[in-house]
Order: sequence, then C-alpha cells, then structure tokens
Amino acid sequence: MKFLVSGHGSIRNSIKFGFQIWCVGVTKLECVTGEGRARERIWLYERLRSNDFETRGRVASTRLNFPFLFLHQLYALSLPMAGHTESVLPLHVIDLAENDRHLLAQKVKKACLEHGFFYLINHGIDLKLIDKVFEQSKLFFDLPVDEKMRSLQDNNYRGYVPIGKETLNPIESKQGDSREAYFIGWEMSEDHPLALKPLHGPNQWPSKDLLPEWRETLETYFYKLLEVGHCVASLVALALDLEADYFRHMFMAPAVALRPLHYIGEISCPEEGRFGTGPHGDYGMLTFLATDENRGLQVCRARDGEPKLWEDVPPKKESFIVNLGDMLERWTNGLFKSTQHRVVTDGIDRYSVAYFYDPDYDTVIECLPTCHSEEFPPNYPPITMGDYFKMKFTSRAQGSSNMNSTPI
Ligand SMILES: O=C(O)CCC(=O)C(=O)O
Repeated sequence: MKFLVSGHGSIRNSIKFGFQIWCVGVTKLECVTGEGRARERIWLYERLRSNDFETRGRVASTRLNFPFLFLHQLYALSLPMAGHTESVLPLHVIDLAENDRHLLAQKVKKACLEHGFFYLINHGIDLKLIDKVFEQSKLFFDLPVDEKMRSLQDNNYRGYVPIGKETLNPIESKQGDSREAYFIGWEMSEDHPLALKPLHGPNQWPSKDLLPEWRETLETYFYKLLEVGHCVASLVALALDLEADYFRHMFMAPAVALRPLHYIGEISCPEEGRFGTGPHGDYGMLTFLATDENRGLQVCRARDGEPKLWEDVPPKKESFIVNLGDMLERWTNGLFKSTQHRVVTDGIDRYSVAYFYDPDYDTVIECLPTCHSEEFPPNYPPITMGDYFKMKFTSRAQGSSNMNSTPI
C-alpha cells in the first residue's frame, strides 16, 4: 500500500490536500526529496516500507475515524518528527520495593549524578487512581473554553492556564507553549495566616455540577504523591550522607503543586521555536511526572553543549519520571544537576501530570552541610524558597535564563 505525502505549508493546506487524497483514495506514497522536509518524508517512507506497525497502526486507526485527522496525522508524521531524535536516554530505575534503603540511596545518587532524571517504580500509588486522574484531567480540558476560563489562574498561580499562556523558555520560544494546564497547590483557607504569603491560599476548583469527582480525585492524588515525595526526599538525604529525615521538617505547609497538562496536538518545531514545553530546568526540588503513552519529553544532559543533544525519555508504564530541580542543584552546591528538558509534540494530543515537590515558603536554601568543604566553598548565598521562586519568576518574565545564575 502506498500513500501520497505532501507536507508543505500549513496544516490547513495539508488537510485540504490530504482530504483530496482521501476522497480520491490515492494510495501512493511519494517520497519527495530535495526540499526542507525531505529527511522526514524519507523517515515516514522507511517506516511504512519496513512495515512499522506503530506507524501503520496510527495511520490506519485514525483513517477509520475521520479523514481530517488522518491527514493531519499523516502530515505530522511527515514533519521533522517534531524534533524527536533517534536516541533514547536509558534512565536508571529506582524501585521503591527494594528493602535495602542504603543500597537504594546509592542508586539514587548515581542517577542524580549521571542524569538528574530517573524512573520510579513500585511507588505505591494505585494505578487505578492514576488512571482516574488522567480521566478527570481530560474531562476538564474537554470543557468549553468559557467554562475553563471560570477558574482562570489567580495571583497565587492556582487555576487554569490557557493554551499558549505560558512560555517556559522566552529566549528560545517564538510562541507560547502549545499546552494548557491547571495548577493546584496546598489547600488553605483565605483567613489562614499563611494565606498572606505569595503562592498560598485556597485552590480553584471546577464546578462540582460539571465535574463531580474532580476535586476529590485530584486531592487524593495530591496527598498520596506528597508521601511518595517524602520517601524519595529521604533517599536523596541518604544519598547526600544526611539523616534520612533531614528535609522532613521543611514540608509542613509546603509549596507543592500538582499540574495536569494537556498538549493540544500541535506539531512542535524546535528549529522554529515551537514547543509543547520550551527547554527549561524545573525551579524546585523534585518533580514527579506521570504521562500517557505518548512520547514527547526530551532531556539535554550537557546544558552548555553546542549543538545541544536532546534525548528522548519515553513513557514507562506504571512508573513516574522523577527529575531534580534548580533548587536542589543550588542546595547541593552544583553536585546534583537540574537537567534541562522540553516537550516536543507531533500532532497528537498528549496528557501528563506533573507534581512539584517543593518545601515551605520560608525554608532557607543554603548549601547542605555535606556539600561544601574548604576546597569547595558554597557557590551560592542562602536564600529562602519564596525569594528563590520570586527570582525565578522575575527572570522568566524579563525573558532571561532561569538557571542558577547568581553565584556568590
Ligand atoms: O509534560 C511533560 O512531559 C513535562 C512537563 C514539564 O517539564 C513542566 O511542566 O515543567
């Protein structure tokens, strides 16, 4: 079977062109070479020729549904694979079912030193709950825009973040990130003394009439993940030769945040500054990411390397992808790296749920006692978590880099 692939200009053109193909039932693939996207067409051609099941499956299954989508996806497949690379980063796997905590801590240390990312398995969260979180998240993002806008993000960053509103990397991105999000923090009544601080206060919740199970599902997940966060933080502490509970008292009313995300099925093109999520390092301590089965996450291990090498981190069933944030890099005097990452999407809707495990607002982030010596003095002055985040948000708003850029 052959398909004809055109891929020039806009999606609209390709849909129009593709629709004609659909109507006349053309079944011929012509691999057009010699122009900008030749490499990608060859990729598609090779995949179809070699009977690549996934590619065929995706094309075929969409074809049954709706011709527009069929062509949209075919077009997507003809693009620069939305920046996907052939290389997959084989991350370490941390298994929380492992009994020997000290051995596990050594594995965490290796993962933190080598990649700043790892898969976490046997984390103890019921997979049915995770499925339900994705189901509820999709229900919210499927609501009409007007309905979603009723819980528009407030001054504490809580609530709905519309498509393209955020740009995680204002330097490299030419447009807002092609995703929408919802931000949920530590629930706190308006009259709580801490609610006067930035980022603190009540959450926004979608209408119970529309989504009766939303709040309960997301809150249950939020607090279960907090326990997983404490567990991994204790392994990080052991990995740094600190007491297992070293970080625990810093999480009394923490600035943790749950963020369901929906990538809207656009086609990323890193060369043209179009991303699902622009290249960035997370601001905080640890991030726990659950994704659907669609790939998109990529990491760049050598932050200053030129050209940058981006490696795919594919989803792994029943696991979280955990990464270290800039704050932990600062805390450890640069020992543990906050690895740059981004999301590139290839025309298919993608859902993920990120959980940012960050300490109390007034926690002082000061070089950890085991991370400096006479030979290696602290690189950064102490700063509170709140001020650190303010600095990060300000530098992003001013369009500058958001890594740890203020050494002593
Ligand atoms: O959706 C993903 O896979 C990653 C999201 C992310 O990196 C972020 O929101 O900081």
